[in-house]
Amino acid sequence: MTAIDSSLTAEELATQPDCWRRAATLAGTSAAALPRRGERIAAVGCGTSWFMAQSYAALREAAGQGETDAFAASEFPGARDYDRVVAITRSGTTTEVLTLLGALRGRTATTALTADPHTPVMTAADQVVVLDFADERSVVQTRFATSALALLRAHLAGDGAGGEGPGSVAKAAADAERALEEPLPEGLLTVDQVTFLGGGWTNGLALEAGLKMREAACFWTEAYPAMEYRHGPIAITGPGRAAWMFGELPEGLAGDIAATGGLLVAGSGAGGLDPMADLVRAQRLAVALATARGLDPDNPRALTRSVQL
Ligand code: F1P
Repeated sequence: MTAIDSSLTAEELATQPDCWRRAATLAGTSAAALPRRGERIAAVGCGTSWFMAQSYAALREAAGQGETDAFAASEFPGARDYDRVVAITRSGTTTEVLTLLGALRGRTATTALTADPHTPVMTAADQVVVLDFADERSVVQTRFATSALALLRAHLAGDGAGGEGPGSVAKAAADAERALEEPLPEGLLTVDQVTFLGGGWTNGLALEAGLKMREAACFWTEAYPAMEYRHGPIAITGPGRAAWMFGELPEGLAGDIAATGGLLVAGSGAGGLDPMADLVRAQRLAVALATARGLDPDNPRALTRSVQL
């Protein structure tokens, strides 16, 4: 085992394929707590959990299952009416999430996804789905967040019973196994900046990849919708820097990135890795960069496991 593999963060992120499979099974048995087709939903969370909420919202709307917004828990627009609010919180103790759930009590149905069944969120939400098998000792989140998204994906696809087609959680888990084994994309350990790009549900993944590198490695990242990138942010890309696309690259973008002299990473386009498996590669890069910079990914600067105000 190398120094990189021996961090808690590295150990936990390597268990994601199995966690996702368990999450898909749990989707089947917890369907009664999850949004019904046609409900008007808001998904909320903080930090990593907020980005998973964004990915879920885009996936649910694209699947035609109902209007779905996503908000940072602190920015929830209290004047709007929703049929249900879905809160994602690994710790079950994040102040902004608990405050929002308290304010919604008796007014809007709430469902929480959490890792720890011994926390205040268990009584703050009307219904709770517990992914205790995906809980983490690491401050920096990896497997809880992606497992929560895997559960919600499986619920949307109705494949809790084990669907295996393209876009299924089973396929994503198999791809994540590859993402854990294959060497990281050439040249990435020596760049000094990465811009992550997404589109639709992968925008949340791009934001999460950027946050992971900042949290674990204090590394400079940015994240944008891919079609926004040419409207300014591309100016940052150049020699010794990279742009990393989650999902399919928009037409012409590869050429535009090549013209900057920057490195393009695009492993989850058509026929490639499931974008969630590509996020696993970004998590691995975050740990590798932390170690290369003499930082301990298990002790991220200025961060705590949950923010309790
Ligand atoms: C959310 C969160 C994490 C972040 C940091 C502080 O926690 O913002 O995403 O990495 O550790 O807490 P939670 O509500 O999902 O427990």
